[in-house]
Amino acid sequence: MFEKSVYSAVKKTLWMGMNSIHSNIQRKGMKNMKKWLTVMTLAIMVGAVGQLRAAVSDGLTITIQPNAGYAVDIDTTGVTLTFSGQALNMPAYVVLPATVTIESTLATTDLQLDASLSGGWSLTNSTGIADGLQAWVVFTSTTVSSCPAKSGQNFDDTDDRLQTSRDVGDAGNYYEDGSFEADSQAKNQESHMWIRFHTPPSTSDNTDKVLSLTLTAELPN
Ligand SMILES: [Ca+2]
Ligand SMILES: [Ca+2]
Repeated sequence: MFEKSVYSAVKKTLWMGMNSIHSNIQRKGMKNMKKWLTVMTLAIMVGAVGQLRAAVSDGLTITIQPNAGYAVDIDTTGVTLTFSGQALNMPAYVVLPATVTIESTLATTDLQLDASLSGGWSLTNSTGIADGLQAWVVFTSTTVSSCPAKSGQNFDDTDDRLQTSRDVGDAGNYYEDGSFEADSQAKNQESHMWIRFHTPPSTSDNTDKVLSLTLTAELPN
């Protein structure tokens, strides 16, 4: 409302002045003069309004939305992953470890480990179960070059026995050896993943039993 009233006052003053000075200008010339007068009035108004809105300081904001994500890689080069003619009711372990590398572009990464077993056997938390396979997983530093013995926090039954789905680390130190922190890893962090299992006392058949492990990189919790 204020800007409109200022505009009207300026336009009226200019209009009266122009009328007194150019009273003998032809009608066609007056049309052009009206257009010019309107343009000039608006130009003056823009300047006036601009001055009214100016402040002692002013600023702007820039918003940056990054593009980052989670990624993990498992390298099993040279690792024995096939166990043929395996005796029943016997322990076994992976001779060479799988090397896990965090490749996330986000600052810290947690891991979830999912497992499935096909071929007629099932994962179990108990010994002596027909068609029941016990398995354990432990993450260690890459300085650990041979499979740890089942002792202490290595392959312990409470935290390290393989479940169908479990988050690494957390309060229970799941799948951790007691030294390596696998719960919140930095970009390019490497670890060794060791796997141990114990065959059941009896099996319904000799078809292949395939244990599939999947690591998923995720937000630390
Ligand atoms: Ca442990
Ligand atoms: Ca975790």
